[in-house]
Amino acid sequence: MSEVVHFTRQGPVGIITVDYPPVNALGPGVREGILEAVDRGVADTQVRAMVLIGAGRSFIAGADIRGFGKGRPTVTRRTHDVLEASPKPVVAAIHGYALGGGLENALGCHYRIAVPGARVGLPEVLIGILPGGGGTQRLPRLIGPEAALEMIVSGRHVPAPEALELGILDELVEGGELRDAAVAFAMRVMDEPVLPRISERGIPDHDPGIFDAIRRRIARRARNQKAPWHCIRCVEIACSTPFEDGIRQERALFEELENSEEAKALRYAFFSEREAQRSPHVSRGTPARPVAAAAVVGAGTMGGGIAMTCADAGLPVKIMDKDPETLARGMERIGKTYAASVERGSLDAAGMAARLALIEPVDSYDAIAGADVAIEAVFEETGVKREVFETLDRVMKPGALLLTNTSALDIDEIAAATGRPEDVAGAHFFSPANVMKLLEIVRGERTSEEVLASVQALAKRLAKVGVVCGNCDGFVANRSRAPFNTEMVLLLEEGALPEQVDKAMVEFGYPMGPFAVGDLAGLDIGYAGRKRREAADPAVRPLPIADALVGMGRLGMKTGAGWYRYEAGSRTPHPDPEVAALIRRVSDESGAGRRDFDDEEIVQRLLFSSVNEACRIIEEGIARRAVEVDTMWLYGFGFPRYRGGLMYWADTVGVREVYGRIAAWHQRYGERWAPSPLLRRLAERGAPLTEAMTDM
Ligand code: 3H9
Repeated sequence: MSEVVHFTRQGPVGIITVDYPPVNALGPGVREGILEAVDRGVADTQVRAMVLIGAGRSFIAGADIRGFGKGRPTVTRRTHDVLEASPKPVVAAIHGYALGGGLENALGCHYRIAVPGARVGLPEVLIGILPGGGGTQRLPRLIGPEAALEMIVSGRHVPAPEALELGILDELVEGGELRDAAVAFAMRVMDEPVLPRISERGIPDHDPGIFDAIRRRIARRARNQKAPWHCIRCVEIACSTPFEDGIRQERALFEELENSEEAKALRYAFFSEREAQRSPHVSRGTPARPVAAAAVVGAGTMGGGIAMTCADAGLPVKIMDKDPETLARGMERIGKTYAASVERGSLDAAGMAARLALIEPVDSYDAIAGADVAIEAVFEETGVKREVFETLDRVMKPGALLLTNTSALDIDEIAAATGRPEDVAGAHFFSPANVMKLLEIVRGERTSEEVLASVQALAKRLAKVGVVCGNCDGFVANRSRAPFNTEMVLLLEEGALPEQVDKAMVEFGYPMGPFAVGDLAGLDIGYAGRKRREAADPAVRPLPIADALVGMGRLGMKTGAGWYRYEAGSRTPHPDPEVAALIRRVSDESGAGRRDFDDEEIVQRLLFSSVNEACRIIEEGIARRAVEVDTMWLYGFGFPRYRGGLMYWADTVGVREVYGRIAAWHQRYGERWAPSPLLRRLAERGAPLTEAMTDM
């Protein structure tokens, strides 16, 4: 018998166990092992029913993603069909995850039961493909095309209780061992005269308009992508075509996607985000300190968002502010944000109450002294932060993690305000903190490995993607983004308008253009940092247009005007002739003249400037690998995932082309475009940017 699939017998029930750690992906030998086991169960006269179950932490997490794009043998017998054709009932017993090919095999089984904590789904769309193992044909027959479309096009993991309601599962196993429950279930159904086979079912009644409705709904989000559209097409086919023909068409559309540019980029994103979370600075197995209670210092927007992040993860948190008004306003903002989620339907009233109960407002440091982690989120000024850390050092219990949410300041200077710099690290959340998934974990000169491991573990617990980086102005994310922010404004001086730049970036794949994002965040935010950098370094190029807007009190959406103008109560940006006039005036004064830009030049000007800076960041060891930059851009800045990440995308243009352009702009625009030596070396070798590493 196969090493990765075992067959055992318990009375009249044959048990097929998939045992391919860590998540029982359908790796080498697993498919063959399942086929062999089913054949054996069918042939064994002692066996009257079978159970398909996973060893370890999961049922089956899907096809082995590492095997994609590497050529596939022609399959004559498909596991889901063979399971379904078995004359003896087969029960899928699900714990952990039944995803993709895992759920497809479960749908091939005659019955499905699961523990309440299990999750099922067809997440293929998230890696640029479609469920190619019969999922698009069986799921609509089982739960109706509308619910199937929603699951397949979103790729979401459905919790077992909901899957039971939808009809994907036949039973939840509330207590006891799953395996025992599955055997008992199998014995109950082993004498059923007719086995339920999903492929033999008709399609439930449905409104034929659902397909165009979902196409309209995803049109904006899924522009530039193929997989979501092919997923919809497959479900549509299921509704109009006999099963076997539907399977053939599903296969053909799957093959079209497997090696598409988007699928390759999404596979890269899948593995690189996991790699990025393993820091070369933290040895495997470094113990993490337990965190049972958290504290946030500062009840502003950021502090409130961080407190909500803790509560969302079930972690009790005290939010501390010495100013009673700020504290009250902060709590009010938190309440309003949760209430908005309830109104939108993404949270229920009980969920809101449970979260609010975990957040305790307090007005003194003594009240937070016993917390396992303190996260400072006060005004972005070194002196102010040092004062907070001096106090934290005095009051916090030994071993507490002392974290600062600074987005740019020197961690070492802040840590030096304490007598325990080894316990201090940066924990840079992105705004809004309860929504954005990136946590930039900043390692100070003296931060201990154990503290880094603890913050990594905390990030995971808070459902954040935690990436460790070194200490410098702006760290990795904001520093690599800073030249983009400069170039976008300089493009205006040379002839572009905000709406044109935004359109180019939205067409590239960003959910919003950078000027609209600036208005949303508030133009005063970038202004302060810019002025600090200009004062520190005479080479920093001033941005007179951006400065003038702030001077005019146009701080963005909150003042009704920024790069765009906004009508009262509306978030829709309208191009503003006043801004266009300001831009023309500054252009004229600079004497540079105005010229036309096409979308490609806009995209390249912004992103290549960041690629160049990212190479410097890697060269200095602030980031160690390109995957760290790419992961930060995906989760911190909304970079389109189907383009892989900043460095991955630059490779699709070609390292030599990127270098050539940067070198040409260096000639034209001067020092700010000086190519990074690491980039030059990579270009000389023709080596991909995604392989960029410190010490290359
Ligand atoms: C499919 O099924 C296609 C079919 O329709 C048709 C075929 C013809 N393959 O995420 P974690 C690795 S497409 C290979 O850290 P968690 C992962 O890289 C597939 N490797 O754990 C990591 O390795 P490492 C549809 C996989 O508990 C380790 O397992 N399925 C796969 O946070 C642990 O993973 C999916 O898209 C895989 N399928 O989350 C599911 N899955 O330690 C993709 C995991 O070396 N997987 N690994 O870094 C997931 O979403 C999450 O891994 C899961 C567990 C939720 C399962």
